[in-house]
Amino acid sequence: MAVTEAGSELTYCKMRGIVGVLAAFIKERKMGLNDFIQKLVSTPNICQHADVTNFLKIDENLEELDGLEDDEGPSHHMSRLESRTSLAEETQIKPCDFDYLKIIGKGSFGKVLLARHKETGQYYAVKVLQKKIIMKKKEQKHIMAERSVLMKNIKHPFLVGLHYSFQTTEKLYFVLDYVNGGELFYHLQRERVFLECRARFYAGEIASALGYLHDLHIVYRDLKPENILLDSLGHIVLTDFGLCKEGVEPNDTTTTFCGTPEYLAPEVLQKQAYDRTVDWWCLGCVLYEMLYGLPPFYSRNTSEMYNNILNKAPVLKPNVSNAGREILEGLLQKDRTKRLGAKEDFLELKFHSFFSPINWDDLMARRITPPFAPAVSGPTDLKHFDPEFTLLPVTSSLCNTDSLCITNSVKEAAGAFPGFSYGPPAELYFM
Ligand code: ISQ
Repeated sequence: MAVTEAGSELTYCKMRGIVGVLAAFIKERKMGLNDFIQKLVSTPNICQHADVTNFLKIDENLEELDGLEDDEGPSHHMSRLESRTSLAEETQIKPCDFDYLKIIGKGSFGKVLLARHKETGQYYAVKVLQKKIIMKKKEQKHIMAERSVLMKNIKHPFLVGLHYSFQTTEKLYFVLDYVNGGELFYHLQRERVFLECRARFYAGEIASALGYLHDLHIVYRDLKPENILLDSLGHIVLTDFGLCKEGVEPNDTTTTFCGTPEYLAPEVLQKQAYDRTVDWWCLGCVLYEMLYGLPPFYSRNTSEMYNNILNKAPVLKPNVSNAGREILEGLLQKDRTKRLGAKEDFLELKFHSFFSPINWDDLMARRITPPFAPAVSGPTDLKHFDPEFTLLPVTSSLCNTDSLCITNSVKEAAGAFPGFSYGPPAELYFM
């Protein structure tokens, strides 16, 4: 009996030892894995590799298995997002990790700044949004959608990539790819119209990005001139997913709207339900403007423009090829059920005769040499950005109010953006 007791005591001690060793081993491997994942997700090229995206999808698959996917709100769509958020928390990405060099864009919610990561020297476009303004405008859902959409493992050669997102008590930060070829329409304004082959190249890259989003049940919804950028080589980069609508199934329709008046689709203007075909209308508007120099239904008088959108056929003068006029007619169909792309989505555009000169595999692989190279001297060459922004001072001052100490007045704002990791106070004031 005593021997047995001694024997079991020995076994218990041994077991404890083994468990201790195993626990230490698991902890070490876990930390190693965390490091490894952090390195993976902070290296865009690696991040885009199929094996890596599959690996990073593991969490999402588990969540789907658990039936946790919830369509109620964007914050529930964030499996990848949460994991990146916690990565941001672990790596403690914070506003003062960056030097803010210039303002390169401005919108109603905040600003976009050219920023350089202090440690790596890497340039980023950092979008900084004021929570208070977002909340006042009741646009919180859109912002969450932006983050959710951006983090939904969206990887496409012609869509801007999100590296990190984090928040301070007063602001939300999105650290995005930085491109400096300028807005497509900055170049269009300088040249008035583009030759058809150039317009085809841009329309093809935009269409492939929209088709990709549709496959993810995302409607871009707000394709407008200022959201279409060129990179330094002259390829398209679509930005600003703020107004994207998530979870839109092929036959799903939705009625909320904000957008740009020139490109408003008739169904949106009439506050009717709309679906992904709204993006093909907007692409039609972009293509029309590239080929003819003005938006299709343009009038200086806004109510006349609205009337044109609803009731007038687009004027298609013969200086554009038959195939060009035909695709415009298809995309600018007022009845969305008859619009080009209504049935087979992107495939209908892909196989339209207007795009017959395009090799889509080459286009997707960025192997088509862009018809125009923005000729920038380096990352800090801002000649294609509007001086209205770049000449604005990036004022810096010590920040006392934007702190981690959440006071009652900002508690509501802070709590309203769950899923964003917290960073310490911003050292700079942008707004
Ligand atoms: C990336 N590079 C330049 C400008 C930008 C504006 C908005 C979003 C991303 C950007």
